Amino acid sequence: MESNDTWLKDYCEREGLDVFGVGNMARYDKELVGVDDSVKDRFPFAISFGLVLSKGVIGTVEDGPNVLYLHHYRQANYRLDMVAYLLSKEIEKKGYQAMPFPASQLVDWRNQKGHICHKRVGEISGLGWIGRNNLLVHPLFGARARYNTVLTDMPLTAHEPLQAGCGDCRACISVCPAGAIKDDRSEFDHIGCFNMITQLKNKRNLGHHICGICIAVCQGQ
Ligand code: B12
Repeated sequence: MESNDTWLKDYCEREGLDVFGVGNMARYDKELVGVDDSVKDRFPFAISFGLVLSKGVIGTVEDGPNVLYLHHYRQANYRLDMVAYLLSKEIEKKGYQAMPFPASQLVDWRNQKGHICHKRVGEISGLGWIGRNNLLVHPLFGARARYNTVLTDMPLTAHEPLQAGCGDCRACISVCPAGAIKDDRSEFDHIGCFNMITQLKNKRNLGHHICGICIAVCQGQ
């Protein structure tokens, strides 16, 4: 177990990942979409990992998404997808099972869901908390990281979820162009956010549902 932990830590550092953690899948309380539910039992550990976006690029998004951010977003997704793919192959070479997921692919368009919720996986893996902005907030990097997940049966030491939250910080509420962010995080307006992001995509000819304004102002703790 300890040698697997060390191997994983070294692997993630070598691949240039900024954050990583291990979650106990028994704590994953959301549904998996497009894969058999038995996956949760077959893969008891979730490896959550992330790349922090450039402050320079995110700084340009204060008035909304642009093509510079679009490129950066796509490169981060590409790198996260490659790491998931290669990490899974390395785990399989060691004789264990692994399942890589896409960083940002919709499976259920109607309900806007991917195969697995990377934010929830990151939360149970001790990387941060779900903030008022509905994003995974890391204590050092705020919401500026993008994430991916690999599930495995390779024995690992699971981390504990962080006992932290946004506290008095409300920086994201007033900047959201959709007014989707509320004081109580459970009142986040998913549909309002989605509609605004669709408008931005069409108006700015981006071809992708991106925004980033709530990321730009989120500093963590
Ligand atoms: C679909 C999706 C979106 C959709 C819808 C988001 C939503 N569910 O509300 C849209 C296009 C609006 C979107 C917007 C953004 N996203 Co997005 N998105 C995803 C994606 C691909 C899947 C999310 C998912 O499956 N969630 C699972 C469900 C169960 O989550 P939930 O929030 O608890 O579920 C609610 C919704 O499903 C909602 N719902 C039900 N029916 C419907 C119908 C509609 C039309 C909508 C909109 C919602 C909705 O009700 C559920 C309960 O409240 C993930 C990648 C992933 N696989 O995790 C990235 C991801 C969540 N997105 C991310 C980001 C950064 C963004 C944006 C900033 C855009 C950008 N990149 O510039 C904004 C931020 C919006 C915000 N503040 O929440 C990051 C978050 C990183 C972080 N630090 O937290 C992720 C994890 C991608 C990644 N690889 O890092 N996203």
